[in-house]
Amino acid sequence: MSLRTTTEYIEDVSPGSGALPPRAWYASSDAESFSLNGDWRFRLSDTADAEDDSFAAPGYDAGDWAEVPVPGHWVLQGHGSPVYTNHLYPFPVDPPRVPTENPTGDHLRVFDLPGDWPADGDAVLRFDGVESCARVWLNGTELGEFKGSRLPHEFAVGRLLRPAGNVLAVRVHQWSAGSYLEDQDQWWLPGIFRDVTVLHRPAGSVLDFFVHASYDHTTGEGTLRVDSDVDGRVSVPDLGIDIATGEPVTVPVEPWSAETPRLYDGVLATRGERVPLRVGFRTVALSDGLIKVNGRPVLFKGVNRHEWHPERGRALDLATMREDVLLMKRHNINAVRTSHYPPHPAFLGLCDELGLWVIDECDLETHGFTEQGWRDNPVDDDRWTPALLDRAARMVERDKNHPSVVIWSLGNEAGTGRGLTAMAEWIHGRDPSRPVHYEGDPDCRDTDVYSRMYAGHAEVERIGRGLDGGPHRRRRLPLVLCEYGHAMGNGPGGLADYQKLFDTHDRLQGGFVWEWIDHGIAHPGLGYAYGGDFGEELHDGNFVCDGLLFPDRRPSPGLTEYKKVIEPVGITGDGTDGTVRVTNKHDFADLSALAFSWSYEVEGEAVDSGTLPVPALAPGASADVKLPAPPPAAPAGEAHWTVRAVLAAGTPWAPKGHLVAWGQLPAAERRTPYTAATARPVSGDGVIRLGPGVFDARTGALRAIGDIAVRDLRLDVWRATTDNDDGAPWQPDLRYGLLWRRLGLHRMRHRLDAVEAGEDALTVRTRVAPAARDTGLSTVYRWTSDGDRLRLTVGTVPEGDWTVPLPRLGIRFGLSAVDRVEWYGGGPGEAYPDTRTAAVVGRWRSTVEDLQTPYVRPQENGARIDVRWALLGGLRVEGDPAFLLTARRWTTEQLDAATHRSDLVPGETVWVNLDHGQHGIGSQSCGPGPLPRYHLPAEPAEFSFVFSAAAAPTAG
Ligand code: IPT
Repeated sequence: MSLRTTTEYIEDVSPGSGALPPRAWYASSDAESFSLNGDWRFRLSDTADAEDDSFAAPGYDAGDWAEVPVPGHWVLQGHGSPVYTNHLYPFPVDPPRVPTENPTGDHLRVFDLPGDWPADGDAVLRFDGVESCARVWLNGTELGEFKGSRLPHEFAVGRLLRPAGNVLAVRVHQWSAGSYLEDQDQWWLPGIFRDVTVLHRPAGSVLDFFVHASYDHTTGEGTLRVDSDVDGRVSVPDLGIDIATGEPVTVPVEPWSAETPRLYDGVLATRGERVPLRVGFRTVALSDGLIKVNGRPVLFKGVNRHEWHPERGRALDLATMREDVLLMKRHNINAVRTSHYPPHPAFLGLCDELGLWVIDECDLETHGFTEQGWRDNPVDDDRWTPALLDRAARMVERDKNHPSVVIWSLGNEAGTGRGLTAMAEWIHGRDPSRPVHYEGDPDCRDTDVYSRMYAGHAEVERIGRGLDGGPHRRRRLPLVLCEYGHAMGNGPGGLADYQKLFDTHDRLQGGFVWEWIDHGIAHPGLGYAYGGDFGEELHDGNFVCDGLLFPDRRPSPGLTEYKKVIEPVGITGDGTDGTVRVTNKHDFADLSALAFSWSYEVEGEAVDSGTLPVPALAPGASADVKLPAPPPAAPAGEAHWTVRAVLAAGTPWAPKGHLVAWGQLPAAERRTPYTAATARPVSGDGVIRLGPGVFDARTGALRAIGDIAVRDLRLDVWRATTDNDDGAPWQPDLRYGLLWRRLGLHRMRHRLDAVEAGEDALTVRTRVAPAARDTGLSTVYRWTSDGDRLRLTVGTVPEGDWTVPLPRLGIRFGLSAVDRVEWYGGGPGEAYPDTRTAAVVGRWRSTVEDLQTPYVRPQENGARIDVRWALLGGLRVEGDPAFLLTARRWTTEQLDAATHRSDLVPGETVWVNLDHGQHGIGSQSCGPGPLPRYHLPAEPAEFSFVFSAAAAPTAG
């Protein structure tokens, strides 16, 4: 039936044929439409032409075919399997040729028109997303073929539709010339993964239209003009607007911003159709070297969002999209880069409605060509330019009417070339109202912002100070970090240090953390699967799990940290002058939506609390707000003021009382535990007793504290390396995990040198050192007691040439029968030296199980920071100074060896680490390592813990 061979279609670099020109996308109008989502007949072939296309003819019997739900990806529906590569093409690079092994899904759907389907007019068939290319037949007639997986394609079908028994046939190939343009770091997931819809097109119905709604901050007026291919009228009742298309009108309006997403409902009415409009008035401009919206510079507190669902892949339903936006808003995120393709269009509707700045990115990445120095890069080959322009047009035309979209992005990691320039020129011409972004060209030839990914703090600061050279400096372009803070596994570290820079230097307009969600695939045996788990011979492992959310959308500690780092209200002070400094860090909103309260806490327990009157500060303004006098009857002990800002009333994205920002100020200092060394070590029966401590007389090893058995207490320097510790291959100096293993820190030996029972202390002298190396830590354990409590002071002195920081420094030991844990210190969640901003000093309770952070690839996790004291079952530990606390039902070695959650099997013993320090976390799985101030250098150290038996914590 077709005029060209299958190979000709698949390997054609042109955008396709037969589809209608791109136009504005809208979800609803008064014209009829119906969805073809649902079960389709499906047949999978190994190659593109294993089967002929006779299935497309009416009357074909597909009775023995499988069924798959559309939208979906067949590899997640039991047919074939997914493949994950970061940037390597999983096929030979020979553009535009693709392999003979080309999984091909034939899809068939027989449908009747709804009974009330109008007899007049035309109809279009719309595909919102098909990976990677499709040929389409309706009732035996070939409509055409298209590429551009995450872009809509429409076909005119009116003349072909029948009241009943329509046969829609779609042949989808996993690989096509288009795959060369879609080398994003994600799973390769073929299929019809977005909606399929039939839209009635009455005579005189809307074709394309462009809503221009600008805002003049000097007058407070908005100007609306709707250009339309079909003449009609535009009304916005709330503004008294009723104008002809093409005619501008200027009226006083409330502007749209991500913080104040004011939308006005309107209607575009043509002779044949009424299309609802949601108009947001805002003006994006580059002035004074800054991106300004409505006259004010904006600070992006963003994330990169891939579309992801652990069962459905990139076939997202509306509820999941909404959940993403709600989670973002509730975590103070104000911007999203749609990495690295236009999202389902409904997502942008949610961004308009709930308020997020959007960088809308085109479906373009040719990253694999970096392997050959970008030779043959399609982006620099004129034959591909029509396809690139088609992609640009399909994005811009589809999404241009969304106020949330403030920047267009040409794509990601596609090198440089004439094709990109052509795209930028086309976009600038079609929509001069928005700046153009692209990170991959250091010369910023085609862009209006200077965009970087993973630049380290020092470099970002240099750019902030204007000390960079090059075209971006000459053109005074603002800096946006389109990717930073690589959220793979435990981390990212260093976010707070970036934010300080963004807050300090105007030219730094914020950034977008990489990335929103782990792309783990729900797997019955493994928990979540990642690259390699489906037998891919080429893959990039768990590099695909690098999000702030776990695959099931539970926030990871990284998101909690980010929420605190980017909170829109600064609440600071040192507690000395009875005031708290409140700073409104919004760009647009005053503080009237927030209610402030204070509480006075002694050892983490609130003694008194009240509301705190804070003026409705304008954006950027600060005030020193008086705190009440400390409660007179407060008990002695360390005390804090905690000041919180919550939503004063419910919003569309969170209920009244939702916590937006907080700060803690010291009120009274901690007294560190003092234990007089009054008890004497007493030897007998092979043990030494010292206060509640029982020790092995020969080895000096602690056996028990009172009734509590203690196992294997000793110095510990090893942690199960995190993805950030393991680092990226292209940064060998930052691969701490490898350096540590090379040094042997994962196999330390403990040599006993002396057990000395003295007058008032038991001293155990050891040397802790890795096999095969001459470096080591001379380690002395000094035990004393006041009779009830047992104090351990650990002294370590490095010996030899230590060239790397230590992973951790502390003690570890095993306890049995511990379930509940309580502590006073940082919490409630995980925190490390450079991921600790969100830790609130308080009294926290948990269970050993709940202390674990379930990273998809198991690794060091779950530390609680600044712990003053902890109760582990019936064992009380006080730190001098405060410590990091970790407790788990498996050893560090088991954690280190595990590759998936399912490898972690709880044992009887609870292994406890009390750390004097840990090395920072950093972001070096794709970015910079921890800043030097978060390193844990191997240097002489001394730290103490005071142990005693106590009542175990109760639930709650
Ligand atoms: C950068 C990519 O843009 C992004 O898609 C993702 O792969 C990220 O890295 C890492 O997870 S590219 C990298 C070479 C800096």
